[in-house]
Amino acid sequence: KRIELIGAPVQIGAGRGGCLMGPDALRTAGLARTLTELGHAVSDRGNLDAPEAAVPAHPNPAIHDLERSAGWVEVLQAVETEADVPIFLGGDHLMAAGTVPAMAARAQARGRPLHVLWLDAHSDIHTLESTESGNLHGTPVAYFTGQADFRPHFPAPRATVAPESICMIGLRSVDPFEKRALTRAGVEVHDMRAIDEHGIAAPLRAFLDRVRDAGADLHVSFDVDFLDPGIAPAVGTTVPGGATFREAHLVMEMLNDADLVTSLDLAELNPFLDDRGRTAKLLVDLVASAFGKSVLDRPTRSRT
Ligand code: DIR
Ligand code: MN
Ligand code: MN
Ligand code: MN
Repeated sequence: KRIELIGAPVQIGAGRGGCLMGPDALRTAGLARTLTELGHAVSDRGNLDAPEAAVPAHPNPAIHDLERSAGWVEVLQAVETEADVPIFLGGDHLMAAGTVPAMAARAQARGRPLHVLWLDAHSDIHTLESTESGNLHGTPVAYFTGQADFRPHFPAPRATVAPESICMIGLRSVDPFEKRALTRAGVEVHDMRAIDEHGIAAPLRAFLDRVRDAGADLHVSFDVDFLDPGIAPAVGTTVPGGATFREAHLVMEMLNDADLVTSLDLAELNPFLDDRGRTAKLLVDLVASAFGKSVLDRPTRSRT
């Protein structure tokens, strides 16, 4: 596959600094080399940068860095790529307010819908009105599904994603407003309790079958805090009880077998909080599983 790495060093969406270094930590951990060794043609666009956008202030006093956030959304939405699979190196999760509309527009141009697999402890479906932390990395899903109008603060999304085309796995920190929003929108959600009860493979397999039947492109948005903090400390918003090492690899291996992924976000890596690069290295290892690394050869099945 032709894979393009695109650095999106967004950090103002999070509550603390450090995600700025995410793309370079992923490079240092050997992302390009690892994918090349798996037989892919890898290119690296380097890091994007975004100017502040001149946008009106929002009445919600918690919101911070709105101008630069709007700038990032604009720059990331405009991304065009020739690659089979662009990998966006974050950067906090506000990045998805840009990458997902960009990938939805790309899918639309091919006459295909976009489905999104959201791997995260959080549902990130706050609006500019509802966010209490004011950290806009908690808002991309409301934005790119069109659940709320973010204008005139953010530009209109270039293309939106239907909420029913999103599957969230790993949730364990959902604010009361977000709970209602998820139900109202009809997003498919699997919290950690559901994973405990049924395992992680069953809901993922069902979703991947749905993606294939829809003939859809598939964007995977991977937030580091999907993982348990014990294996992935380098994230500003750790939540106990996350995906284990094997659960995470299984998700990635199933994504490889299904051969449906057309774009990927690696979000929220904060190298400032890492422990000798172990979280960055784990992410590279997980990406390797998603792009062909396996213990034994398994046939890629047309049905997962
Ligand atoms: C919380 C935490 N729901 C907030 N959100 C995120 O700040 O809105 N943490 N996304 O990573
Ligand atoms: Mn997130
Ligand atoms: Mn999160
Ligand atoms: Mn937050």
